[in-house]
Amino acid sequence: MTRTHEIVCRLGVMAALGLTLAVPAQDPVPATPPPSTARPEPRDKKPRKGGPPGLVKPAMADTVKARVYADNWFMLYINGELVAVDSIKFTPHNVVSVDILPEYPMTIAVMAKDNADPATGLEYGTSIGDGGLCLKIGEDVVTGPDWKAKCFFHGPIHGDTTRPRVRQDPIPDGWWKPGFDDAQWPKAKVFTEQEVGPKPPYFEHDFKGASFIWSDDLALDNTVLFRAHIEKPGWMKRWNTKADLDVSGAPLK
Ligand SMILES: [Ca+2]
Ligand SMILES: [Ca+2]
Repeated sequence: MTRTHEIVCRLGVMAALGLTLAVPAQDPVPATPPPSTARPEPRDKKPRKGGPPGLVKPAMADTVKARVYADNWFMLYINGELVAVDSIKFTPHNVVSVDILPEYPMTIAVMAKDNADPATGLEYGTSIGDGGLCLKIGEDVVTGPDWKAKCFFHGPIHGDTTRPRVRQDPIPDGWWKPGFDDAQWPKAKVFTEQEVGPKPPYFEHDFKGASFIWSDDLALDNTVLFRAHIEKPGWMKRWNTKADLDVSGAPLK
């Protein structure tokens, strides 16, 4: 039986039984409304999103990349605000790359840590690991010999792995702040790429012009604070507003 035959037969049976087929009413197609001649409602008096006239906000084109390679971990403050923390505290030797909105003068403060047991200064039980920091922001802000570097965790003292002892100095309050007094801090020591031995992620990022720095002893200095003050005479920010939100609850403030 074809489909048509089947429908005709069913209608015939229904007619014989005195039944009618209920056809659902179709929704009427809405007619195209005529063009409105009414005047528009007055605009809402509430402040609109986007700010008042004349407001110039920063755009992504104003940002630059900050790239950091730290053996083994770091946290980075710029102008008193925490902007990046190494998301991997240990192997692999990763590169952290983040967008930042630069403003000058720029105070950069970094805490970097080599993988070392706080009690012995050793890693993997009996080994001595080494550190190293390399940073580049935009095209011209790079780690180098003008940076300050101060060690706060040294050990094992004299490299003695059989009876390891360490020296721990308290981290000073506000070490990340622009106004912190680092005048007495020593200059960072520059190390060659061969001395630090960065792992492959380092070579996949643009660190051209940046040096590896640390405090005096790449192997025995395990927690190092770095600071740099960058001036850019004549620099003017393009935007005329600032962030309203409070991010002062950042950790280790
Ligand atoms: Ca070490
Ligand atoms: Ca290390």
